[in-house]
Amino acid sequence: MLNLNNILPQLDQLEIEVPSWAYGNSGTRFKVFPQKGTPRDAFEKISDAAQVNAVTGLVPTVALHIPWDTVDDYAALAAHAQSLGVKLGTINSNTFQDEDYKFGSLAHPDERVRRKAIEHNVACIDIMDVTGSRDLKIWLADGTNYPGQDDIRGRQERLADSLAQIYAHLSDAQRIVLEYKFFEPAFYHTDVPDWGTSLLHCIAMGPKAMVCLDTGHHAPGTNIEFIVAQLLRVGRLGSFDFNSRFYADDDLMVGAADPFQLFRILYEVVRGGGYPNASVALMLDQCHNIENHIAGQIRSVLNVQEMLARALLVDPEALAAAQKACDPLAANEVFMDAFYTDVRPGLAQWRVSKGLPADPMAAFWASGYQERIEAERIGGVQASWT
Ligand code: PSV
Ligand code: MN
Repeated sequence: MLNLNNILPQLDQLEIEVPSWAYGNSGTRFKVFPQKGTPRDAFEKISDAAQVNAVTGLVPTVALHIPWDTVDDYAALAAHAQSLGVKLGTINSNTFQDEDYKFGSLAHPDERVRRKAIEHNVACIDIMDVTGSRDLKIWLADGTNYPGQDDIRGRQERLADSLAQIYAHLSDAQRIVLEYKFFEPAFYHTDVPDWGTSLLHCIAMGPKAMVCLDTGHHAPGTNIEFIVAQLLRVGRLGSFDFNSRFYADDDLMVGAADPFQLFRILYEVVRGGGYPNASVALMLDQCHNIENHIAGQIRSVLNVQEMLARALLVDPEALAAAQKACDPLAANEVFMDAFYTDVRPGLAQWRVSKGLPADPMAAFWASGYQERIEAERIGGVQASWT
């Protein structure tokens, strides 16, 4: 029998960053569904994220998306976060929602548009200087829809040049994490479609550039844990955007569709020295279209904790022995023993030992917070991902 008590202390270092946009309304291209109590500004989003931390103890930082979370005074936003026991984390730039970016941003054929996109990213670094954030996350909607629409090779050169210009503005303590996505919104070709392309651009930029792996950004059937192993091997896995998918970039609660995949990914994270390791940021990138925003985040954070606990339970000696003996059945059994171990009662005890509620979800619903925000946040414009 695997003993959870042996690995519980290793869970103390788990930190999960939540996205500010998870607390706003979201939907599909068919409909955005508003929820009662939805935040109206970045301050209220931080307050909601702090509730997730209050009941789980796992969420010390909140990622911002600019311009969705633009405020006049970022120091005041940071102080607000601090007063609620959290900090501001990764700054996400946004070069996909402006008319000018119809044909791309950092890879756009027009120098004027590229300059605008570069300057936006530099402005995000200026915000990081105030908030104390380490990472600038760049995800690009750049690509083409039709063969021949633009010069694929030329776009790569322009992208490399733009990224180099942004990189030059980083301080020694700051990083760029470059996210890839295999399709959408461009469908013929995407300028950063895969981990290899992201890695090549990161290498060209320099050591402060790392790859961001969004678990929803691969073709069905892709072995994501292999990518994790490979990027950790070369020291370039900077962060995760965790979410769950059935078909495309579904942005569902992480671990919802395939908890076994999350387990396998987290096993490779542990195996490759990615946990505990502050240089690998474990972030969520999700939207809650039909479930309550805050509760959806609590569920996601707990799913990561549960699958990490199971990954830590894999017996390294037994596994190494079975692998060395070329015994696939025994090796697979070691993996499955860990995966099938129900860690939930042990994690409840761990929480109580930390002064946290044994059942975070129940504690959130009992706290009265949801009722309070539903009563207080009437009027104003609810935040949304668009
Ligand atoms: C793009 O699909 C993405 O995964 C990027 O991380 C964005 O910043 C995020 O979603 C929010 O749209
Ligand atoms: Mn993402």
